[in-house]
Amino acid sequence: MAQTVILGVIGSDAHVVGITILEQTFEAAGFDVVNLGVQTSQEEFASAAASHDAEAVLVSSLYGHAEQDCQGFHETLAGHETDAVTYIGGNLAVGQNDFAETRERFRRLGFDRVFDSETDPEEAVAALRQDLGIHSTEPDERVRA
Ligand code: B12
Repeated sequence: MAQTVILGVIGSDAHVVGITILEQTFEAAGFDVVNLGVQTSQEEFASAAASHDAEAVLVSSLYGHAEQDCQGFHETLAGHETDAVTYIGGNLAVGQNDFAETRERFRRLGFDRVFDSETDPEEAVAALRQDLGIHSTEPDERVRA
């Protein structure tokens, strides 16, 4: 059975192009994707993760307010008893001069992996396969199996 990924843009952020590409990439890689769209609240992420028994929650943020929007995010997930892997990516800080420092701040907020805006979506797919211990990679391989 395919693993489920919850995807959305957090807070008041309306940048939609990035998650559309991520949705297509993860679907092509064989995941079931629930795309919550833009301007998604923490509660909406958590409730979708719980109701779909999701393996992963992918948060996108482009407009520079990710850190405020993600305060308490993992506590909200825990409140819904979901232990999904969490990734965040996009334009995570205004300026973003030192991504290592940005990554560290989001790791401290509880995210398992943190990606910058130069990330090739295939890189995130590979990371998720690794984190979930998925060995069969191509959808057509699964069809042949
Ligand atoms: C198009 C655009 C808009 C459009 C959005 C239209 C829409 N509905 O999507 C409009 C004009 C509405 C807009 C508005 C604003 N924007 Co704007 N926008 C852009 C722009 C030019 C392109 C974004 C885009 O579509 N990129 C193409 C996609 C494919 O790339 P992407 O979004 O980066 O996503 C990829 C990666 O980031 C990564 N990724 C993203 N999320 C995640 C999550 C995970 C888990 C992973 C693994 C990877 C990942 O993978 C994606 C696919 O490859 C960028 C500048 C830029 N060049 O990035 C500014 C930019 C994002 N906007 C910016 C700003 C400030 C705003 C506004 C606040 C401006 C204002 N003062 O009103 C508003 C915010 C409105 C709101 N409520 O969201 C800033 C953000 C600054 C920051 N973070 O430091 C940017 C960077 C411009 C700039 N240089 O100042 N914007």
